[in-house]
Amino acid sequence: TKFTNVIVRRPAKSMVEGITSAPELGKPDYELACKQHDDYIAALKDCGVEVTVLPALEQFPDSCFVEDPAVITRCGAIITNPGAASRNGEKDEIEPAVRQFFDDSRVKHIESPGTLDGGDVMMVGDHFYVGRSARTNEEGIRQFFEILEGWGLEGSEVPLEHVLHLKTGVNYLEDGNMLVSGEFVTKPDFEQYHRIEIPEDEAYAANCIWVNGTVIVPEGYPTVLKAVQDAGYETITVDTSEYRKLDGGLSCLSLRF
Ligand code: CIR
Repeated sequence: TKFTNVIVRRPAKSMVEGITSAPELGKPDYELACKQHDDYIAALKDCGVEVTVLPALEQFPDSCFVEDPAVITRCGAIITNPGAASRNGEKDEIEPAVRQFFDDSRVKHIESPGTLDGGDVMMVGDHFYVGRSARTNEEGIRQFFEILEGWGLEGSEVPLEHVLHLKTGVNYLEDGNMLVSGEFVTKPDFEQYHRIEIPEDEAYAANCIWVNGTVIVPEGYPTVLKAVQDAGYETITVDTSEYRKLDGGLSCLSLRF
């Protein structure tokens, strides 16, 4: 795998009204979130990708999490049908940006009653693991697999117990290496990989992203940082504290392809 392009969307001031399961962390600081977003873009550029920066959308507080309304594969793009009502319209906003890179025949859709969030999709080569979650339903997964099969790709479903999205707790770092936390440490689906186990107190940092040989790690998780470096990767850290307050991490903030 090599990524050439990344799409991100600037956070909106309305992000303070974004969905969160952790209100005790407080509301995000918009100015700080913007600075962290700048640092995120700079880190991606350091990994050798072209970054397309889309404008903020005030009507969608969670719209900086562009990973959810689309899934991009080497064969084509899938516009999803996000499972949270306040986020569903993000699909129409991401579509034109995705179409800049793919012709019509290579853009597919998940249709109601199917729902799917891209955060539930983890790519491992030509295999796509999909978490069945509060956001991604059986019909959404069925349509997703049908689209993949049409492209000669394949997928398998992973039932989720505790996490919001599949990639909240498991992320593939290429080369057979997988970061796993919580319920993913023991799931048989991932037994075949070299699993790097994340301690519970650093669980948030299971959401790292591999970009062309470098792994971007959230700032402030020293055990995970060391484990990733010990696995042989160059690393860049980026502070994502303001996105964490909305259950968002590094992967959620971009589409990489
Ligand atoms: C949400 O609940 O949808 C946002 N506050 C966070 C989305 C995180 N995205 C992701 O894990 N892919």
